[in-house]
Amino acid sequence: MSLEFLKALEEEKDTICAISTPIGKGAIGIVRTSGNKSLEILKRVFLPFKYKKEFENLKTKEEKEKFLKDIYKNFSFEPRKMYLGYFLDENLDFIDKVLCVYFKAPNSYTGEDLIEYHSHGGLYITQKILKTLLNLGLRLAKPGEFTKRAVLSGKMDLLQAESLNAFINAKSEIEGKLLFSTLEGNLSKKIKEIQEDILKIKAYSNALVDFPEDEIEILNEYDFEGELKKIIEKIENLLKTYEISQKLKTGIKVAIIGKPNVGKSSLLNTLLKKERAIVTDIPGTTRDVLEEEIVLKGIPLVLIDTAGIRETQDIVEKIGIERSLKSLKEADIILFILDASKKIEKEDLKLFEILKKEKIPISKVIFLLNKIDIASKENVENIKGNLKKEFGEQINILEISVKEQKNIDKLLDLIEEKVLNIDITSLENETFIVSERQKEILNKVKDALNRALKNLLEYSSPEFFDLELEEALSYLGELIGKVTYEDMLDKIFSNFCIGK
Ligand SMILES: Nc1nc2c(ncn2[C@@H]2O[C@H](COP(=O)(O)OP(=O)(O)OP(=O)(O)O)[C@@H](O)[C@H]2O)c(=O)[nH]1
Ligand SMILES: [Mg+2]
Repeated sequence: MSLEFLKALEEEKDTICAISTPIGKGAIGIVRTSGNKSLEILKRVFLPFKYKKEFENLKTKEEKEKFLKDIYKNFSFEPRKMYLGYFLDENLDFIDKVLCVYFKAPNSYTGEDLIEYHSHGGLYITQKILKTLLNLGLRLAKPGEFTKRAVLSGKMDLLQAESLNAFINAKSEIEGKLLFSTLEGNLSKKIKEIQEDILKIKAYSNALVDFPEDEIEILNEYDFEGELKKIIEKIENLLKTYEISQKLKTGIKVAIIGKPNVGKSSLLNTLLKKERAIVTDIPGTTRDVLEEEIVLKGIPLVLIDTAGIRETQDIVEKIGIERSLKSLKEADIILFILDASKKIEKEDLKLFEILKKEKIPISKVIFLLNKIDIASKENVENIKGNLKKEFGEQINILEISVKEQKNIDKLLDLIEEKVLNIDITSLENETFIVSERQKEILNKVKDALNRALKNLLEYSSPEFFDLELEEALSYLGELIGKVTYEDMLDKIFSNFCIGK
């Protein structure tokens, strides 16, 4: 065995500690230790509440050490029970009044002996507790090491660990809900299902190698092609969920576009409920793209205010307009604002042209006729007619006044409706893949199965067919964590926060 491997094994076994709650002010802070020294250390740093008076009367460190040893001769910690007491530092002085819980291996998060110390929150206290534990010989956990240990001891699989990380980083209700389902093992269940499906085909194909086809009737009837295609479809559906899970992570992009001075920045400020963008009556006020995140009805959105699109010689504005066009192309939803108090102008027409040239699906667009507070009914109807002529009867048009906050609630409803059309909430019961790693491996599984299918259709030998299935299975093993390697684990867990 190599020295490095032995060192890695050694590292696996030592007892680790970390602050598990966010650094900063808070009512409670939690420090955790995991490993077989946890209990021994607990008996060194924790003084049960009822002994405080006696302990305080002791003068020297030696006396205190002896006192602790004596009480723990007749006192043992019951697992999963909270104890009130005092956390002591290296010199056996009090740091804080704390609660501690002992989770006995293997019934803990990591599968090892694990202790949680719940102290008061704040920068000083948890740091001081951590420092004491380090001085007593524990090692600071690496990012994600608690979860890595949970995986290594079989407490959770890799897929669950990855979704845990995404779950902790979730920013909205909908993302939280979806990831919780993955965390509970639904993705693992689905992958195992696929594994079993492949194994079944493999069993039939092995039988084909062992027995000549005409001897066993069932083999003639077995639909290899159909079964294989079903699995490939399952994988393709899973792969599609990646795009959505990424979208939920980064937010659904809502771009606000229109010619200068129509009220784009005013609308952004209204939706954000704060004066984020500069608003003036001078056309060309916004020069750069502004992005702000909001959560609308549990759905994360990135609102993008853009520079008004027009012909300009101003070099800064020109760059801004190029960026506006880029946002327009990348947006999931487009709020296209027109000035309802003015006739359609050549700059509006220019934008119509861009929408068509870029082949933007019109279902993505909400046309907003702003400034209806100063617009004539006749002009509004005129614009509406023009828009319908240009883009069809089915388009979404809404009359609004940002100034008087008219129809803003209707706009929010419409945005929500559009988001639902992107097909996110309908997928609430679906299982999602959440990492680039999962996507890459599933693609490899799909490729191997497609090669198997090709073999099958070209009537090549069953051995080759079998080999491809074998390969697909080994990738699936990698995905769920059966065949794992240290470096791959490290790659995944280095994205975690320390203490998780
Ligand atoms: N009467 C009226 N004025 C509005 C309304 N919405 C915005 N405005 C005014 O229109 C002017 C332009 O608003 P902005 O929000 O800066 O417009 P913009 O589209 O961001 O303009 P650029 O950044 O130059 O492209 C400001 O004077 C706003 O107060 C509205 O609903 N009614
Ligand atoms: Mg603006």
